[in-house]
Amino acid sequence: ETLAPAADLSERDAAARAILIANDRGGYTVPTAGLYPYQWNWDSAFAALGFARFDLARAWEEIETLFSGQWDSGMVPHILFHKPDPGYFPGPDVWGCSGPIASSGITQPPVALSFATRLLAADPALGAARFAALYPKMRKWADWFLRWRRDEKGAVFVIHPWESGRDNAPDWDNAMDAIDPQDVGYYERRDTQHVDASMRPTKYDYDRYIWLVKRARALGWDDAAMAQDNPFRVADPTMHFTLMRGVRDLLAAGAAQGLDVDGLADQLAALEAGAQALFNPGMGFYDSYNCANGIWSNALTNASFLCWFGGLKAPEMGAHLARVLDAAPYGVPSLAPFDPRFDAMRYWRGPTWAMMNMMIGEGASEQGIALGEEVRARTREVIGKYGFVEYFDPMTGAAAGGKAFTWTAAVWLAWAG
Ligand code: 2M8
Repeated sequence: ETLAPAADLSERDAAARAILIANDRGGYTVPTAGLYPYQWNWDSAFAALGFARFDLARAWEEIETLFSGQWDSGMVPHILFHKPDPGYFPGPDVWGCSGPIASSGITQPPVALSFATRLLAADPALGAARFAALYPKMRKWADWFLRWRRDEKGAVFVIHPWESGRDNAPDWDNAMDAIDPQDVGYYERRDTQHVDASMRPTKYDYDRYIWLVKRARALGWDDAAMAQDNPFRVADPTMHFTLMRGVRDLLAAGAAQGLDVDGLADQLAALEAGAQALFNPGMGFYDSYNCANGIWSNALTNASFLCWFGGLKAPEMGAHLARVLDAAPYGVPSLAPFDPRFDAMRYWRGPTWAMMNMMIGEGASEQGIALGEEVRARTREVIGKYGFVEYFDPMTGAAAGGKAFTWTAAVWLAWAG
């Protein structure tokens, strides 16, 4: 397959910008109208990279708005409910949180730490003061992760599948099985009213997602209380490697800006050591495991390949990337196609995601792995052919999920296009 002619590309750039502008709700961007009508944490960080290509001040604003929802604990919520919208479930009434802005009570991969340093690099004169103002907040978020989201082996874990951002990945199956959600009560899903149910998590998953929210709410979203007998703790390469990258980037940028970097090098060293706990020796790749019983997911996912983005050399992962790219022509699948759990259209159990591809491709290229460029070319091809949708079938390229999607447009502008 050949790429679209160059003449079309500027049209695509314009279309990508138009999506960001259309999804702008004034200081923050929604992932897509309808399906996700609020500000999502890591979606916003990608949006900022896209805006940075044509409106750097607006890019900063995106991240500043995200941090305006930061809790006293340092946690930055995964959703900020700026304006009520009945089109999404679960909304603020279900979460019952009391941060500065109505929000969820869990976080998401902290790519905003890294991307803020990129906004600074794009124009240091424009960004220095804005970066300095965000810096203590960003450090506080990193401190919170180090304190509340590290297991005995030093790996970063999640307390809800939504926290990882890979909602229905096979990584959570073992821990989800141990949950009995029979007292979850009645609720009405909204997601399946926007996109076909075959592309979304199952009722089995949703019962447990909501059950976990209700449990944490009953504990007042208190970190210490939630840590006690937590039924869902899964060590997650998404969270570990994005945090590792974030701390590394904060250290470099903070030092260059003459800001207080005390303790950051120790945090980075701790995360580098903890990364080893995520290496599954039986499978020979980075993996997740259930902290309660040590059981590996044995899943080669797109998160496994974030090791390079995290800063590891990990040359042994190159052969695994070659294997999945051989099996799936349209980008890194969220689960290897040769895994029996693979489901080409079902969200985080098979489809390819442009923003994950960006972190994988960039990280690979930084570590001297030639396939990083191939990941970029394929991401460009699939977006070019099928549009700025939420995710794609990695075997056929078919468009899936929400349309006019912010992070797909942003990744086009910042990397793939
Ligand atoms: C998806 O997650 C939300 C819950 O947070 C959902 O399905 O309702 C995930 O793909 C997540 O990674 C993403 O941030 C969010 C918005 O795009 O949608």
